[in-house]
Amino acid sequence: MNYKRIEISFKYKDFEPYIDEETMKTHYEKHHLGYETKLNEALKGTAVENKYSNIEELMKNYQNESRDLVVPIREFGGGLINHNFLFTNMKVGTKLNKDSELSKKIDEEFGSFEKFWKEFESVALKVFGSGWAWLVKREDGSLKVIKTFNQDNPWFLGLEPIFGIDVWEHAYYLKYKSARAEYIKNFYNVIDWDKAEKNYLK
Ligand code: MN3
Repeated sequence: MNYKRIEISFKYKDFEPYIDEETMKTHYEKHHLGYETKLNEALKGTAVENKYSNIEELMKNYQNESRDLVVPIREFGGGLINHNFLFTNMKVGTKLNKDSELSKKIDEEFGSFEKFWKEFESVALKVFGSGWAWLVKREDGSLKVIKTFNQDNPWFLGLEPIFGIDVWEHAYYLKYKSARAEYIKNFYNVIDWDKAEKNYLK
């Protein structure tokens, strides 16, 4: 099986009080596992099953695959890669270093971190239904805040994700109910800003 969930190195309670333990547990053990299982079921016995060495390669090339596989790859493969990324880029207690390259680039493009974050919150809040918001790096090195629907993602679009927020209801509803804005605001505290800098420098 080439397309796997990442092993997590955190405890589910590590993101309290911003994201509750039960949400983290359900998110990884039920939702994320579900994407992995369903993707591998859909690909079993097909030419794609062992064609790519990892999920990133599958995602970048999925549009070349047969039409009956495009939808499951897009939905379940998208879910798999999005959560692999999310769960390796979360940590409580880090901050974006003012002298970092990412910080300088954000200031240059958005005017200030505060202005950038306001835009990020606004884009994430406006995702209608289920989806994600991302800070991405384009091929020319510039930054952009984007939203993607369902499990669509930056890899499809040839963009490098710096960080992303899952705004599917399963990501916050137990704790926040309909208060998506509050969840998004608090998400600042669970971003691994050191990883974000590394992702930017890739
Ligand atoms: Mn999710």
